[in-house]
Amino acid sequence: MELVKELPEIFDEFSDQRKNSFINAYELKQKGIPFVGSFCTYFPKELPMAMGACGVGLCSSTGETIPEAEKDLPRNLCPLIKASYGFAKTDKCPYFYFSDLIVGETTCDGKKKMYEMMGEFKNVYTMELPNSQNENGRKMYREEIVKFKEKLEDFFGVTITDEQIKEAIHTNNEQRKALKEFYGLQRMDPPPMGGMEMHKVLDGVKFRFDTKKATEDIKALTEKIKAEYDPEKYKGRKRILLTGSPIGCSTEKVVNAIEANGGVVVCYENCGGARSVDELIDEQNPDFYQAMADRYINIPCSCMTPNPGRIELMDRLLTEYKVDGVVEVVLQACHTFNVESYKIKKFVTEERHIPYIFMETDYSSTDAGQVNTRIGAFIEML
Ligand code: BJ8
Repeated sequence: MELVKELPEIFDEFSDQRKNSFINAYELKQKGIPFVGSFCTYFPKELPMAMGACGVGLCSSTGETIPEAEKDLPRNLCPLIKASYGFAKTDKCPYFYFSDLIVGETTCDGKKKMYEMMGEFKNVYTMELPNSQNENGRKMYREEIVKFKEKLEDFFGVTITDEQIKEAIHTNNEQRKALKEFYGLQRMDPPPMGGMEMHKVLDGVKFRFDTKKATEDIKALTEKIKAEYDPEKYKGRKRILLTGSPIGCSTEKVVNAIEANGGVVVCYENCGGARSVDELIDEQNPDFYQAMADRYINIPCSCMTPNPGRIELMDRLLTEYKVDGVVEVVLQACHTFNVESYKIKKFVTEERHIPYIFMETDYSSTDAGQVNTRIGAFIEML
């Protein structure tokens, strides 16, 4: 990625990364590099990295294979789950095709049951994720991480050393720090970039297989954005925090509605944003398995019960990013985020006195007009 390019071109390059890395993935496969596919940010990506494998995100973010998935799965299921299953079934996504092993976690009910079905035609390994962040949960996830390391060793016939794991922890922490610096730029007032530009980078970086190089590119991009900061560009816009389920291809629909109506997304609390990047793994903890378990278990997803970390994170983000309004978008049939929205709304409106809007959506564009109208009215009253 050449940073002599103009900023819009660099953002587009990140956005095209998913597609552009197909060929890259093919070349790596030809060289015998194993691929491990994953769906969720609870996935301890340090372990495949430690053995020299490529980790790739399979969380399907478009609806094109949903009709195929609905032949096997109920229709009233979250679109992310149906799309993930559909891409695995049809092999339409090369990353599914290249993945030697697919790893899921017992997050929400729909997802874990879907992994069972996917296991009938793909090599699926499911990590048991505790639903509670208490001591038992932490101990259990540590054991699960050790078991997953043994699974990788057994499945690929390799040995993963402690040193390799520590190195991978460090490499990923460095990337987390760089990403935090990057999205942290939006604390500036007015912010230096649009929400879609920020999203392109956060999403695209997941498909960069050379993690160290990607980290360097993010750092350079951050410097370039600072150097070219134009305070007039987003001046006077309402500062929006987006939260809720990971909404895949619907991000564009929602962010465009926000930014076409006088707002700008300054912060993504959801997965892909602060929820999955905010915390580092403690490199000083000699029990690095426990350090990993603690860091991952702390991810404040609504699958955890209770989930106080989400309120704590929101509280901090609302202040740091000087948020004017919160938009919560939940995927249809995503029960955990849907139910938890009650607490989020209460906290945002009653404790922080910040306006909040909730909406449900799916992967289609049929509600784009309605989303635009509701968001337009919301921003107008801010
Ligand atoms: S850590 S947010 S990536 S589980 S949207 S499939 S919860 S019904 S995706 Fe997620 Fe991991 Fe949590 Fe993040 Fe179920 Fe809801 Fe669908 Fe979801």
